[in-house]
Amino acid sequence: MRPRSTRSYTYILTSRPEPSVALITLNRPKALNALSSALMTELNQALGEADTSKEVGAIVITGSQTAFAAGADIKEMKDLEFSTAYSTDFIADWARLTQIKKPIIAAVSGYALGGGCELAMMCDIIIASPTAVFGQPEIKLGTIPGSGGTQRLARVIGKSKAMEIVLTGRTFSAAEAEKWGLVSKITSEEEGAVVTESVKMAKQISEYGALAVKAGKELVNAAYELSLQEGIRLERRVFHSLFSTGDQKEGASIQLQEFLRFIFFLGMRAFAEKRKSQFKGE
Ligand code: DAK
Repeated sequence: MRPRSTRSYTYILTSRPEPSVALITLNRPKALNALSSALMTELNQALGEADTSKEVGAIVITGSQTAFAAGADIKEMKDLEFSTAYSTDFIADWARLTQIKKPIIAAVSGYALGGGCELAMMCDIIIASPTAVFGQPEIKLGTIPGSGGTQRLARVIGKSKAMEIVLTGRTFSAAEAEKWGLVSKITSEEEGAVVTESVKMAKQISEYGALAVKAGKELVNAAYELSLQEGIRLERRVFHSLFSTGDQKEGASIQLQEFLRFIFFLGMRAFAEKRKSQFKGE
């Protein structure tokens, strides 16, 4: 699948494979999608647009068959001096992705190294092609991951594995990533399958109530920052607050009808309004 842009960017392509799904494709094929400042600026713009769009319910970020992203742009960084980095606030906006409220799926094929692996881990769900190659090779460049790699890896795959990956710089496969819980699903090897599967999941998510989806995302992410007790208290508060939404009423009424239809087995015509929940995001 080679998506055409819905608007014009230089280093990414944006499209809507489904009306409710924004697909962002990193597009610097000659540099294996190395994440230059210009690319990151465009990515942030596209994410911002998708997050505020009324039609979009979920976002997919992908790269090419060969590379999701081979890291931050080493060529851009190699001669950087402190004064320029400091005065331009170099790569300060990398974490913008983590403030997006709508769910983001990383559809990873090929290399996801360094900043590329960190970018995938900033997303909410990672779906990988069997060819995906993950890694934090920064140690080989005399440095360490700088955009959350040490922290997110340790939280997801545990201390010993994270240490091994960060300190040896060795890459790891899609199969390992799935076994360790970093990747939620591996697709078939067929070209484009990882994007197709990701868009399918994004579409499914986008059909649920937008407020509940955002709340679910916020709460799962909160689990990484709060104690269990604080997290459970926050979950209960947000759970309570969702009773004030129209979507909850819609969902509950359909659930009740389904339940009653089940109990009274086809006999209760009054509850036979067979329709799917129609969430409005309110
Ligand atoms: N940057 C710039 N160019 C890259 C690149 C990169 N990360 N990776 C590949 N390229 C370019 C290559 O230079 C080459 O360009 P030309 O020479 O043709 O002009 C082209 O892509 C194709 O690459 P190769 O010829 O090397 O292709 P191979 O198939 O032989 O090898 C490879 C593929 C992925 C194994 C290899 O390219 C490679 O090792 N690349 C570097 C991977 C790496 O070390 N990545 C980590 C970079 S450090 C932070 C945010 C983020 C970061 C830090 C801080 N803050 C917010 C504070 C992140 C740091 C990093 O990611």
